[in-house]
Amino acid sequence: LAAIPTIRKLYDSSELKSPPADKIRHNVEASLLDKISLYQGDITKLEVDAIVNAANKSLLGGGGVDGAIHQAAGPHLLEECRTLNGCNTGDAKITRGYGLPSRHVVHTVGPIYSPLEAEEKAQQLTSCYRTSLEIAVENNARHIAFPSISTGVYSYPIEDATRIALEEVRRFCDSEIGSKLERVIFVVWSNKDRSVYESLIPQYFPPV
Ligand code: AR6
Repeated sequence: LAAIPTIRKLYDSSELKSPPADKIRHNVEASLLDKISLYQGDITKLEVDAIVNAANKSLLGGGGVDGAIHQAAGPHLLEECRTLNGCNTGDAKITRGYGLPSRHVVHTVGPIYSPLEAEEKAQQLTSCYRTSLEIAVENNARHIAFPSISTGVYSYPIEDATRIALEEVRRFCDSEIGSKLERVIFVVWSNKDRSVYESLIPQYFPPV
């Protein structure tokens, strides 16, 4: 990627609160109306309209990013989640953010990967991104941050999952309802995942 603005510029130029400097390790901003960002670090630190949680069907918490979000949001998040009656794989439900800097949490349930059912899993993961984007925009979110859904405990191969994420976000950005969205932030935790996103983002969001 040629001209890569720093995350400082990204955060200064938007309404996002700048995360602590030690949390900022890397950022890539590709083109397409400045809509896409890559952020490496803790999603619970982002002050955006909505962060997405890679939850399980119970919506009652777990490990990974789900555990981190519940930990940071505090017990009121779990209280609201208890009223939602769970969530199907590929679907999404929205709550308030409580103790998080983010206004909303979109809880989506990714597929548990199995190579024998790769096509079905891909459709379910696609659906996670689509329904999360839809429900966020229905709730007037203009900024949304996604973790890499299903690629941790649920063991979806990172490269396949990243292609699905980028393809579906691109499709949404190109749609009429997608024009209401100002920024989609892909949040990665590991260096490996960061380099996968860095190499694939330009294929789906070519620099101008
Ligand atoms: N910020 C951003 N990304 C994170 C964070 C964080 N604080 N913590 C972990 N990740 P996972 P899944 C990354 O396992 O595969 C839970 O128990 C992590 O490195 O959280 O969809 C749920 O309750 C990985 O890249 O979600 C479910 O039972 C990505 O987030 C199950 O895990 C997703 O990993 C869901 O599994």
